[in-house]
Amino acid sequence: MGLSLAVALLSTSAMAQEAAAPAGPTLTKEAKEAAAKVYFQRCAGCHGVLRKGATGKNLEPSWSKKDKDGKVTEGGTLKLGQSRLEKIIAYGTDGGMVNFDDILSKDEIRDVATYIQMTPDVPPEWGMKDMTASWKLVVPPDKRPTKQMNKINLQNIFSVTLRDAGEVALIDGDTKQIVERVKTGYAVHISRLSASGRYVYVIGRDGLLSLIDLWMEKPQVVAEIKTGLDARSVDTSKFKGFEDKYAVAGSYWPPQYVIMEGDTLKPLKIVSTRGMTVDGEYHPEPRVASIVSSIIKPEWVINIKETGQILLVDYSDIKNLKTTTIESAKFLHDGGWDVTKRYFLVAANASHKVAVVDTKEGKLAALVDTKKIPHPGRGANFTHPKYGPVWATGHLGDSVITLIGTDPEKHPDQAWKVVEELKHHGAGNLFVKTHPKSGNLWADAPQNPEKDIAESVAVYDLKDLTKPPEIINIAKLAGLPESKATKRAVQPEYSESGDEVWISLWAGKTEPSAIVVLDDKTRKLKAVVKDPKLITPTGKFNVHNTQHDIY
Ligand code: DHE
Repeated sequence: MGLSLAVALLSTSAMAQEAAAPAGPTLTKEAKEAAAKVYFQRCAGCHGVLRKGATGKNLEPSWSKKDKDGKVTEGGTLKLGQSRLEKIIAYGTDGGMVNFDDILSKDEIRDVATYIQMTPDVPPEWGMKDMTASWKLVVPPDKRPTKQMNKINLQNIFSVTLRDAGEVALIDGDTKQIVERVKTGYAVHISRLSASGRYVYVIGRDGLLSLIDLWMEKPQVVAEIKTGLDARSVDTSKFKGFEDKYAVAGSYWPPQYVIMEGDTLKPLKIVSTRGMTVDGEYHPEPRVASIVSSIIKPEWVINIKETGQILLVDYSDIKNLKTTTIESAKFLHDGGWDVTKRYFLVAANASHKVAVVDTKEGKLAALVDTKKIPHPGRGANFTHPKYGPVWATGHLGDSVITLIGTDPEKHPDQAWKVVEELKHHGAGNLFVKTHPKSGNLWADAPQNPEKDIAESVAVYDLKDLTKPPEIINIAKLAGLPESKATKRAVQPEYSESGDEVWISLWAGKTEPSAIVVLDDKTRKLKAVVKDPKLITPTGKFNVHNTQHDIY
């Protein structure tokens, strides 16, 4: 359905491009189209559509910036040149850029290197008319069941992203069987739950939001809408009295968020996020990163990546929308609640900081300096034997797991400070996870360039953090055919009762992948979920844990 960002990028400004006749290298129309597609699929997430940089570096053909002392620095992709760019794309950098030589062909690498030396195209806007035209109410609420029509234990369903298949698999956590595969948007990013646990909201990178009704005999999509051309986040209204009433989706392009009816996805209000960074400079592409829903107020916490502004959006009166704008640090990305669900901790990843928002007071509680590129997913909460309640994050850019104290009342000396850094088995961590009933902390390292590290997870004993973690090679446990390509062990996720940990083994699109289930207490293999249709599983969202923000 609808326009893809890569096509849109080209259609709006192709004419302007030709008229401007760029000085640097160029591509034929076909090669440019193909390179724009690769750029959207593989590069835009980190570098931005306008290529101004965020987690990744600025990729404009030429740029200049002034520091606070007035010193001007100049750079750009034209200065780096074709052969250097090809090398960076193929082999990555020490700065955290991953290698693409195992994903892209030599020709693709060559053309993307040329493409990023050309002037960035500006994609079109996506307002209420486009959004409404894309909206499909497949099964209206009055035609839906009034009670659960299947016999599945819905609280233990896992909604699993099948990244390269454009689908999610709903897997029964009790039987480990795939209940349903549901067609969704391109490279789905996350699944979130309605407050009641009945509806699953799935957002594709292409902005397609799908609403799945778990009560139907066969859970299926009951509504969908294209919320933007490039998106990553969605959540629902969870405050008492507003359960299942609203959904909110944030997009990377256009930079905006949309509030919708929770059970139909009818768009109600679109709010732009363009504006000033915390440094007081205008940014044309401030993308919506993570969104979470408060249970102590009718509020969403909406994190704006490039500006570093955290929005507390009060949805009790959406016609007269009240928003508190909290200044934090640039490059906000992902984050999660502390154990009390009063404080939200979010990584300002390329600023190497974690911002802490006190949602009760509507204020920034702290900006915590950390090691390079914190990437918590939603983080992990547990009680440290010495420092009391802490929240954990891993790092893409360093091999530590950082623990931050979260209890200003009983542990004021530790609150919002890094109390400990646990040694991880490598940099390239994306997700950490624990569960209130567990004595373990699980951490992956899928972005590590070493195969053995990327295929393994570390497990820490929460009762004795002086012990080195146990390193478990998940790929070896799965019994999949040996291959040279890395099968990344990614995103530990707990079962409803907290006794199992599910880890995806994310292989290439044409290779077998799997989900490996371990017993949390014994850390031994319990099951391997394999299926030819289980293509590139990445994120897994357990209904109960996602519904109640348990991590
Ligand atoms: Fe994610 C969460 C953005 C790449 C798997 N990812 C998020 C969130 C954002 C984001 C903003 C927070 C959503 C929220 O909580 O509302 N991710 C991005 C990117 O911009 C980036 C770096 C590049 C891109 O082009 O998308 C990126 N992410 C990835 C992957 O390559 C991963 C590993 C595999 C995949 O499926 O694409 C991936 N991201 C995830 C997962 C979560 C996530 C599994 C949710 C974690 C959770 O426990 O809630």
